[in-house]
This record gives sequence, C-alpha cells and structure tokens, in this order.
Amino acid sequence: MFQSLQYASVFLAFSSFAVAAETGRRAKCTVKVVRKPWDMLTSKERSAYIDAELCLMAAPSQLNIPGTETRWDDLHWNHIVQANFIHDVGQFLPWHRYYIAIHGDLLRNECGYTGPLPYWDETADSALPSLESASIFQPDAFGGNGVGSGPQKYIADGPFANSTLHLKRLGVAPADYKIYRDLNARTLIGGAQATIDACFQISTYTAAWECWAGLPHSSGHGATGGLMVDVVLSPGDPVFYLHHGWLDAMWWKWQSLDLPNRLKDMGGRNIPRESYVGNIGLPLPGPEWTNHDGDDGSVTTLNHVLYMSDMYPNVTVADVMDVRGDVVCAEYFYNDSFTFTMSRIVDGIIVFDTIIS
Ligand SMILES: *[C@@H]1O[C@H](CO)[C@@H](O)[C@H](O)[C@H]1NC(C)=O
Ligand SMILES: *[C@@H]1O[C@H](CO)[C@@H](O)[C@H](O)[C@H]1NC(C)=O
Ligand SMILES: *[C@@H]1O[C@H](CO)[C@@H](O)[C@H](O)[C@H]1NC(C)=O
Ligand SMILES: [Cu+2]
Repeated sequence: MFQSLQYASVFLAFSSFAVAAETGRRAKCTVKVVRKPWDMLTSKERSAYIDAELCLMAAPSQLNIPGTETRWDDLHWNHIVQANFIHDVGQFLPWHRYYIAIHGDLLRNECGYTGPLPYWDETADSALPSLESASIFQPDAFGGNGVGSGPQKYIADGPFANSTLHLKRLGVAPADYKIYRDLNARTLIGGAQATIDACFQISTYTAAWECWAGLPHSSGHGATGGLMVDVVLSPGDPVFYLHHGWLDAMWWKWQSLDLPNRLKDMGGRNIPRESYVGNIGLPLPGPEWTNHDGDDGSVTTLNHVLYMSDMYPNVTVADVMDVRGDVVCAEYFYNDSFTFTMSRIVDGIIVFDTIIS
C-alpha cells in the first residue's frame, strides 16, 4: 500500500526562488519560511544569516530582566528561566519548535533577514571523521573548535569569536562570558541514519518524543560540546538553533508520515523526572509553572501552554503542531533519499510529493 506524503519535499538545485520578506506571527500564514540544511544555502544567504545573528547579539535588550543587555540575551532568558520545565517532558519538542520559530522571527522582523532558516544536517555530518571538517564549524560559518587548556575552551575564530553573553543560570549573577566549545565527532552518532530510523519506526508521540529526545537530541549537543552541553545555557551558542532546527525537521518528517493522526498526537509527562533535573543541577518546577501549564493531569496535552516571557504571546501545543500553520509558518526541505514521484508548485517553489511503500 502506498501512502502519499503531501508535504515532504526536496529542494532542487534551483536557487532562484523568492522568499517572503516578512511573515507576521499572528498574521495568516501566506508565504511559508523555507528551512533547509546549512549546505543548501547560497554563500550570500549564509553570510546574511550570520550578519542577522550578529545583529541580534548587538541589538539592545527589550526585556526588563536583570542582566539582559542584548536581544540575544532576551532570547537566552526564555530557555534559562524554564530549563527545568521544557526538557524531559512532552512539551520538549513543541516548546523548542516555538523557540526556534521566534528566533527566526527576530532575525526577520528585527534584523531584516529574508533568506531561508538553516538547520544542521546531522545525518550527513555523522559520517565525518572529525567535526572540524564540518561546514558549519568553518571560520566563514559558526567558527571552529574551542581552544586553550582551561575547563572552558573558547572559540577563537569565526564571526562569533568575540560575541559576549551575559546571562548565567538562575541564582548566579550575570557576568560577561564568551562562547565555548569542545567538538567531538564521535558523539554525532545520534544523527546516523540507523539511529533516526529507530525513531521513525515508532508510531505514537508518547514513545517517539522520548526517542527523539534521546540520542538524536543529545548527540548534537554533546558533539558540539562546551556551552552546548549545558542544558540551561546551550542557546548561547548560535549552533543551538541549527541543531534544534534539525531535530524539529525530523519531528516534522515523522509527523508527515501520518499527518491525520500525528498533527494531533501529543503526550508524555508534563513534569520532568526528579533524576533528570537533579542531574542537571536544577529543582523540580514549582507552581509558577505547574499551575499555568494548561494540562488537567500529569500528561502533556494539546492545551499545554508554551511560554516565551514577554517577547511573544503564550501559545498552546496545538498551535505549533502543524509547521504550516500561522504560528510557525514554515516549509521544510530535506536532503535525503525519499522517492520523488510527483511535482507541483507551491508559492513559486517546486515541491516533489513523496510516495513511500
Ligand atoms: C546531501 O547529503 C549527502 C549525503 O549525506 C551529502 O554528501 C551532501 O553533501 C548533502 N548535500 C547538501 C547540499 O547538503
Ligand atoms: C575579535 O577580536 C580580536 C582582538 O581584538 C580581533 O583581532 C578579531 O578580528 C575579532 N574577531 C571578530 C570576528 O570580530
Ligand atoms: C503565560 O504563561 C505563563 C507561564 O505558564 C503564565 O505565568 C502567564 O500567566 C501566561 N500569560 C497569559 C497572558 O496567559
Ligand atoms: Cu532546550
């Protein structure tokens, strides 16, 4: 039996399609924001993306939170303040979907970026002998490995070598610090085809989210190392958005295998395991979160509230289940070996529908 995947699509080697300049978050989604692997961006798009990231790091903070100096800090804050509530729980994938969407919105709305949003094709890079040769870790991309012999190896090349972060974990006084990394190719094994195929085999969200949150998620953090292995502070490294972009692309591909069911399939605990938060040095979330989570019981539902401080309004999990909807308004392009059999034109882009046996 054949199942038509209406929206799985592939980017063709044509680079001359237009991308909408602005897509309002709460406006109707008319022209979707294209998301694709970093290597599929043109060199002009890549440098425009880097410039927009630097713009966010230079733009003044608009949140009234002690220690925030830049827009980058504002974004960082959202992850820091609820790190013990957005990991190891059912809202892990939807929350991070919303988070990377608002990051993309800030780039577009506040820093004039009009190109595609890149993600890290970790399946391609999982075969590399060393991450030092990965395109994203080159000096014209996100810079390379951290250097030095201290416990924190600060990156020394690339556009973010001098970027200054300010926020630390809750309860630790804000202070200037730089981005640190410790590349480790071996740990990118979580992107390997066999590993992600195991997650694609699972048919319910309740089981699948734990699979995606396992090796595929943890290995991108571990492979980048340094700041990226700090569960609280990891979004300080701009590579975070490429890693979570990839994870979100995988979740969407998984959803696309059975859209009628998987656009509504939610679940998982809504309070993390005590051992999990204990391991990352955090307390269990208190009533400031649990009293407003939108769920009646202990299971994450479509009503679960996704919170982004005052930067963006609260939405629910239901609002982000479809990446083509008004909140996310995205279209994913994949570099893979699906069989493409039919084509059609959507918003000026040639899209190949997929037939899977
Ligand atoms: C597509 O994936 C293949 C195999 O993983 C890789 O060799 C190639 O560089 C990728 N192409 C792009 C443009 O990302
Ligand atoms: C970072 O600062 C050093 C020392 O001032 C300078 O040589 C280098 O060009 C700067 N790099 C970037 C990307 O701004
Ligand atoms: C948004 O969510 C937060 C955290 O759950 C909650 O404290 C706040 O009251 C919510 N805001 C609105 C307007 O519902
Ligand atoms: Cu996170």
